[in-house]
Amino acid sequence: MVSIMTGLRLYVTPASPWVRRVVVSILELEIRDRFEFVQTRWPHSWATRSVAHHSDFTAATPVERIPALVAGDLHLVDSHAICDYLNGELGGFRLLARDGPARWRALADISIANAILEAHIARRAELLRIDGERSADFIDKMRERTLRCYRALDRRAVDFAPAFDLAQITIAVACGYHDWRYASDDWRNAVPQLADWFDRVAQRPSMRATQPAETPQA
Ligand SMILES: N[C@@H](CCC(=O)N[C@@H](CS)C(=O)NCC(=O)O)C(=O)O
Repeated sequence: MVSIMTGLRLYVTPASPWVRRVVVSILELEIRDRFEFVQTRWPHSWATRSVAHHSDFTAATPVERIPALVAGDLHLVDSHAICDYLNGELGGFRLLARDGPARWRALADISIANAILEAHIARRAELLRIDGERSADFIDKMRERTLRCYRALDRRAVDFAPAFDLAQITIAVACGYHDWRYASDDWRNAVPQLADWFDRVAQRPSMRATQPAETPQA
């Protein structure tokens, strides 16, 4: 087991929804003071090319994506593993049930929300391609996937647990990224229950403190 006294270093950017789900989880668990956040920089060419990073980031994660967490000699290099660690090691399973039906219900929603985040980022990477390389069909496919996923979550929104758990955090981060990057999609009209729920949880201090912003490029 990794000691919770070990310094915890989290590599971040303000634009990444994957980072945001981790940081919102940290704020909800009220364990911010245990972490050092390290900003990373990404030129827009990240979408198609390797980026020259500081050696400490490369040492932290061979994947060279954010978020990445260094906890002593333990390196966790995606948000799923990091959220698991926060929940189990530092959070007393307050964000996701340890086992049983509540766990599987939450994971069902989390898997849909994660697919939305994947589609958001794949679309962003496609939009950053140079003219002539960009595929309008692929961008449409990603948009259509997100809207299908929202409709599934809209049917679930009335049954969301009272607690702002990892499932709700991930869904809220997906909605927030959509508003920020793709506002002209008007996803809210298609899913009014989900939109109402999002407008409420977006006022939580953890969400207000983590509004997305452009990543430093250099
Ligand atoms: N499944 C990963 C996805 C992480 C991810 O795609 N992060 C993006 C930023 S939103 C990234 O670092 N992209 C840089 C790259 O792909 O080179 C997770 O859950 O952390």
